[in-house]
Amino acid sequence: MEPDKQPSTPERSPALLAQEAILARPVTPERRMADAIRALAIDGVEAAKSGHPGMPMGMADAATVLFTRFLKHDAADPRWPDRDRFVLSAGHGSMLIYAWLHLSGHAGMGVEELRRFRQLHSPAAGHPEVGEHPGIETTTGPLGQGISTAVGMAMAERHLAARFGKSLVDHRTWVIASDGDLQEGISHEAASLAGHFGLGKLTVLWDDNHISIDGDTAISVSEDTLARFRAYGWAVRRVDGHDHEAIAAALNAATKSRKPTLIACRTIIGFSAPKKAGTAGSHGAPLGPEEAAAAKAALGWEAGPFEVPDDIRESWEAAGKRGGGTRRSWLKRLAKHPQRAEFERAMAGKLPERWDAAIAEWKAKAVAEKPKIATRIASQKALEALVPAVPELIGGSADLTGSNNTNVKGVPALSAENFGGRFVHWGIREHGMAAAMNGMALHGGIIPYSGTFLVFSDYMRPSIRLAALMRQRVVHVLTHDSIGLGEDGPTHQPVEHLAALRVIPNLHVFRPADVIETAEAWELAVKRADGPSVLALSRQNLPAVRTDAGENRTARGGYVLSEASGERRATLIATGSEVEIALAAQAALEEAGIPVAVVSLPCWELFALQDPTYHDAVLGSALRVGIEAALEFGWSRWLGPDGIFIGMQGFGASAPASDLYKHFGITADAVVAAVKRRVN
Ligand SMILES: Cc1ncc(C[n+]2csc(CCOP(=O)(O)OP(=O)(O)O)c2C)c(N)n1
Ligand SMILES: [Mg+2]
Repeated sequence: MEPDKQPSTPERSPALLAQEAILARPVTPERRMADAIRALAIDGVEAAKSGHPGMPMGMADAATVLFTRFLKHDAADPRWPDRDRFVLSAGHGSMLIYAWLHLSGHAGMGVEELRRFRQLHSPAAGHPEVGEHPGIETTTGPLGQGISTAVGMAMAERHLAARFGKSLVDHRTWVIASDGDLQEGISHEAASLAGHFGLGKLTVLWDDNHISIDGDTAISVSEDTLARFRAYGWAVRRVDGHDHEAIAAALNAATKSRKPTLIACRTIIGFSAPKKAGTAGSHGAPLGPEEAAAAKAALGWEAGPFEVPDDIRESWEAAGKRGGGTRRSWLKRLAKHPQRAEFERAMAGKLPERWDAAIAEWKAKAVAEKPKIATRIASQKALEALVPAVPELIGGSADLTGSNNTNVKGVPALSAENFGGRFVHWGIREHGMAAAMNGMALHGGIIPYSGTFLVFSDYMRPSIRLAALMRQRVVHVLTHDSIGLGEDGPTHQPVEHLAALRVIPNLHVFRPADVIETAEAWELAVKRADGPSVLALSRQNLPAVRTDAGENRTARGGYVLSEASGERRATLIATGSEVEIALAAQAALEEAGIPVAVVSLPCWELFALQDPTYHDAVLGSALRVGIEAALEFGWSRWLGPDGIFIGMQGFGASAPASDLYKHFGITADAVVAAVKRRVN
């Protein structure tokens, strides 16, 4: 036999060789704590017959160092306001957070919950979800969202520290992010923002395992990620993600940095699995009984499924109590703090007393003066009343401040030099803005509102969806809401966006018709503590259509704005800028002896909540005509099978707004003709 043909042991991958070397290192008590996370992740995924074991197995060491030596946290009160925030951006690795919550002694994450990982009504859902357990700071899973949300949390911390002082607000934000998180464009926006604002108390531990679902990340990525973050203004480090002391040194340096820090933790995905470690095979499927047993054997882990040896459990429970003393001293400081009541009110999400006094005054004035203004200007007027009255309101715009009218004169910008500012120049980063706003709301103590064009809601949609899912009070001011914006043309004219937003569950979409409805929409959005709102606002001037301001009529979503003079032959139902058209059509039809009513329908979601009697009373039994400068999709809900829709059929065009309304047939004449064809 020729020498090079001699049988040899099967070739092992560099990852498996590296794993062998790591496993040969002395097993410290802290390594065994990390192994407890690994074992529980293996068991949870095996029991569920689905899930993602690889990430928790790879990041268990770094996470253990973070949780046991750095995270300011007390399992006895996971919502303590000055706790550090921990975000598992790589939400697919959810067993990591569940294992930690379980091991560190949190209520509500017992072994039964772990056994029911990914089952109906288990708080240990497939991906971490806000509301399922108080230790979960944000819902993650859509890659890139977690890290970007964390940027907003870190901004919130800085702002509230400026408002209430360091003795009440002084905590850090920690993130575990995966390759996918850093590949997603949203994280590029958010990381750039974090660098710009110098968020030194933000630290990202990157699970640099070189693996994503399709295999080695080299198949799709070749940039120098650390150089990229350094260019954003971050401090960057690289460590062996299985070396506890190296990780601790890097985390320690991060706590001293004035810049946000990215730590590339070089890890082996699925660490300890003898065959699957270092491969995409451990990313998103159970290891299988054989490989699972072999992985535990490689670790020297002898406990049965879901069992944790007493000494390890005790160490973890001690870690869960680490922040107890710090929390108690904080509570003492709070008790004596002159701003205590205000701090508690803001963090509880309660509005100040008489928060709506100024806006009520403004509405009374507007009803008397009937200004013909764009609803984006009406929104600015509402904000002039709300922003001084509600200190939690933090505004912003994605570089369209003068168009969105979201700033109030005299309100300073939030900046690295002045975190006490209340207006954020987000730059042209709509997606990062929306995610960071979610983080601000989740942090507590802030009611964020944004500004951009309605057409660019597409750039924010994944974060708007998460705000709705997480039931967060976030307000998006989306101006230039139809062909009414005119000359900028079809790229800028939303046609499908109202439908696309209305279909998101738990999102309130307001399209107010005039100055009063805009003020009402703002009142409702600010008051709404359990979900996001969108205000779709016109660029063009709109006449005041409301003659009353006592009751907030937008609160019912829709109402009869102008009743027919006799028995209704038709009901004209419109939103926003088309209410004016409906009123003009009504006048012409009444003139022609055809009594019709006009219904304003500024918020479909609130209207849908009303009882059927109200629906019938408002919508009537006569012919229903929907008028909206957008696509018809969704309108059959209100118009029924026999209704008529007057609106857009496709994309808009570039021309002055009045020409476009005529060109696309969204006019009072068109409404009159359509009604006459049907009722005569
Ligand atoms: C926005 C988004 N796109 C796609 C996915 C599906 N997905 C889940 S994990 C993943 C990538 C896995 O690679 P990595 O982020 O490196 O995680 P690892 O496998 O290392 O744990 C993908 C594409 C997702 N969750 N979110
Ligand atoms: Mg990876």
